[in-house]
Amino acid sequence: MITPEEAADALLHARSSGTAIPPFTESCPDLSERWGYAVQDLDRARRLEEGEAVLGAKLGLTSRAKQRTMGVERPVVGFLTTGMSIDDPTNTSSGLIHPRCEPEIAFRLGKSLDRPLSFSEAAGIVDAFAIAIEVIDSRYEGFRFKLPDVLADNTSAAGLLLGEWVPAPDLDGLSSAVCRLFVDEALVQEGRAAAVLGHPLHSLVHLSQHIASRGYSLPAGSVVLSGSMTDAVALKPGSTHRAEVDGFSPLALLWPLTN
Ligand code: OOG
Ligand code: MG
Repeated sequence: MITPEEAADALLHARSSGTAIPPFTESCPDLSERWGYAVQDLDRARRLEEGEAVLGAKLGLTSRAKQRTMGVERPVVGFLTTGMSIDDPTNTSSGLIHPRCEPEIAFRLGKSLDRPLSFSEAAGIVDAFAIAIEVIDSRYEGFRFKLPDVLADNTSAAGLLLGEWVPAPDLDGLSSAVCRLFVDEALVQEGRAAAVLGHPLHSLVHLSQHIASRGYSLPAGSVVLSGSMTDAVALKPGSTHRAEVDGFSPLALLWPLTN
């Protein structure tokens, strides 16, 4: 069996060289979820050693659209670091393998997240909401993986563009909000915020259970991504990728012409 250390090395090499690798479950079908999170923990520790800081956490595969497309039928949790933050949406550099973008809801925590929360408790610890465009880039060939692989690969996390923070929107309105993703002026994906576990805030409930079971916490100020409301779309060089969600200002990401 491949050890978490060996897997973390292989993924780091794939990421820094921009070369995809076969999913580990192809040669080791018995790898577990626990193994996947152990690899992810090593990746986080290495990034911190290199000077990055943890920005928060991301949920993935929280909508049926994404679960069906990726063939993994349950939500996954990854981490976000300062190194993933896209500060200038018109001046991105890539070096990525086969990047895709997805529209998400972001939450900023007003209090620390350290225990399992109910839906209303989750609503109570969010001090601001935003639209986000997440850039994902699987380090696996063909963007193909099973649950242990995608956990090991930090749920394909690669980049994160955040829109303007707004104080708590109307929570009923949020569940009925429509989300549209455009590439230049063409509508390429449409979904509802409720596609995320019935209401995007359920992703925070799921995260609260996850982190309590793994024995860690997130401080106030952390950013949490809900998981994509639609299928992901390949980033098109030279094109503007714009996410629109009712109740928020649109958010746009220009992808570079070259790596
Ligand atoms: C896994 C990551 C999924 C989301 O928002 O659903 C994710 C993948 O599809 O590569 O970030
Ligand atoms: Mg995502």
